[in-house]
Amino acid sequence: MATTNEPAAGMLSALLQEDRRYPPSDEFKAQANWSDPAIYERAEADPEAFWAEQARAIDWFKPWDRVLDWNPPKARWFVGAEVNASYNCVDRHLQSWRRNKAAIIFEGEPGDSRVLTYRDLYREVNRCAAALKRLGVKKGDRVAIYLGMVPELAIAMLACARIGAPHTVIFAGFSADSISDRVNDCGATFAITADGGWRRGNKIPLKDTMDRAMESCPTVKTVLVVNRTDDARQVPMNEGRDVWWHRALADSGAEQVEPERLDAEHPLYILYTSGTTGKPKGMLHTTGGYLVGTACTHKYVFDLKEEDVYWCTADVGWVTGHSYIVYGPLANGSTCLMYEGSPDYPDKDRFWDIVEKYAVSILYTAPTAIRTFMRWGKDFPAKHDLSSLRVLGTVGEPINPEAWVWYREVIGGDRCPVVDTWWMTETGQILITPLPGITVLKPGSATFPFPAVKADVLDESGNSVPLGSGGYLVLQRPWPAMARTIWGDEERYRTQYWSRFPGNYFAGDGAKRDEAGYYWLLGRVDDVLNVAGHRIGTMEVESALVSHPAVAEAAVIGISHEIKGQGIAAFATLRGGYEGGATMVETLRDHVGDKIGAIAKPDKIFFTAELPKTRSAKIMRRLLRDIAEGKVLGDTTTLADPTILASIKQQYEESE
Ligand code: 7RM
Repeated sequence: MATTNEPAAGMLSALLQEDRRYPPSDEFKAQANWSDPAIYERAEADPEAFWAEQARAIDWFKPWDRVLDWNPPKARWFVGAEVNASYNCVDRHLQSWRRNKAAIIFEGEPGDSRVLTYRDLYREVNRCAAALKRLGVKKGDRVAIYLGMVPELAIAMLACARIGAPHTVIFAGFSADSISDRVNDCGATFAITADGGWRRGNKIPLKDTMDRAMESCPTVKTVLVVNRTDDARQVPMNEGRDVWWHRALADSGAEQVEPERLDAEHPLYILYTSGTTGKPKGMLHTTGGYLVGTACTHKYVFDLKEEDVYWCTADVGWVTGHSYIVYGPLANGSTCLMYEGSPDYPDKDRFWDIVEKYAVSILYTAPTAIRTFMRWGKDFPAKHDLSSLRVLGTVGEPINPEAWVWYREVIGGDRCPVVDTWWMTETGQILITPLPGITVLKPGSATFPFPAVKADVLDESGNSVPLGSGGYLVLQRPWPAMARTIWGDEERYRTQYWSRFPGNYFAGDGAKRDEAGYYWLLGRVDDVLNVAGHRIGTMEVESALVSHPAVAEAAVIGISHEIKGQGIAAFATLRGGYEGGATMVETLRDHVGDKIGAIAKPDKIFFTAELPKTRSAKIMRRLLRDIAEGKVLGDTTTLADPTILASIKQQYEESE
């Protein structure tokens, strides 16, 4: 199996020897939402009935005629039903005592905080929806949102959902070019940003970046600007295009906007994610099935209770924030914490300070963060009372057993179950995960498919591999929150996910099942990197590099990185007249930062006279990976010029 994920492959031997077991405690089991393993058989016996049962937790304006219409690879869920995500996340909670329950607890990086009850959230979402309408946004129009982690981000998403205008949230770390690529791909006519955001005590100039992006976004007519950093006077407003959020919402007064009765398959949002080409894919998620899938998994994977204080540390700019900060948790009427800033500001105990301050009971974070905390040491969490924690979760990348056990012991006081949840932007909802009241946990394993989810591990020719072996992870049955297509590129949707193994959804991940059937995720098997839990396409970084005048050709690979899981190494050949060296490395790193965003900056750049190629001129990234991992070089017989490898290898080793 060709895997690009070397750290995960290296992890395999450790995983095979992993024999620690963590069954749920009797105490946890006794109070768990699900504690009877019969749920698996029940769901398996009739998956559609299972999802229909889960769908009863959602409020529908009109019930469905059919649970599922499945014409592979096209699914329609809850056919004929009418629903609204904003109504489900906000309005319906006003009918109970939850109206004054905290919906969003916001902790700003500078230390300011805000609590929005469901009633407050209702008011703000209505005011925002009224402003959007008044400024010309109509059902079906796309709205681009480029904001940091502030409540206005969730409010804006819910306001869009209320009027049926699909949003596309763009992570605040992305560059102007990345914004304009996304805005132009989906033809957004409206955008929302802020003067800035706070990060490690600095103001991130979001509006500046947005202004640069807008130079090449002719479809956007209006930009709504949140005042977050009080830069009101410094931020130039573009007459006729830019409108302050607070002014526009003040004009709405106490106006109420009826939530649109939307078809269950009405587009809820488009979220761009990296693939194997230079162009990110706009994954389209729709409304009814997405709400069912996210709310149900949020409730059962985290064993959610009414009084929980739930904190997912992801950024809403990624799918984890969409599904498990905004839609799933708010549909469940839970109290959701939202933190704006960095885990080391003002000091390395900021997360634990927040857990203590708000008595957080469910914490959902990424393995990269856990490894970072491990390196910072136990003293930081030890300074705080973490006894409110009840359930811990991880997502985004494979977690090594050491980090898993550290998380359980040091953060969870050896008391909280750790749920390692596997899913993707494309899947919308968690698919492979423990159920904390049922599953005997193994550190490093995402354990089993969620009830009604059918997964398998296939070999190269599409045969299911026996227990104990590895292969390609596939899903063999539709699930309600699955993406419906790639915006504007149905063909790519079909070939990318459904053609490798016909009839199966091909995730792009390698996996192994042990003798007991537990799933162990092994990382990507394609040219997609996972750097600190962020998906980045090698081709995207390569095209950013070659867009610099100095670069003739570039090849990008993942290298193992102790904290980030993977790092990025680039091999570049320069055009005549340009010199490699430390200055050029910095120039190119900055260039990639400008083109994509800081997360895509290569950790290492090597200059080489040539790249290893086959006789048909295909770059052999595999050999570059071998060099980077210090391996004996693989088969080099197909190389056009075997001598160039020695020089690349020598350079690489000198740089180590
Ligand atoms: C939710 C999210 C998706 C890719 C996916 C995997 C990797 C995610 C896990 C994981 C091992 C996990 N969406 N991944 N969760 N690998 N164990 N629990 O991350 O679209 O940004 O990335 O992330 O490779 O294909 S994503």
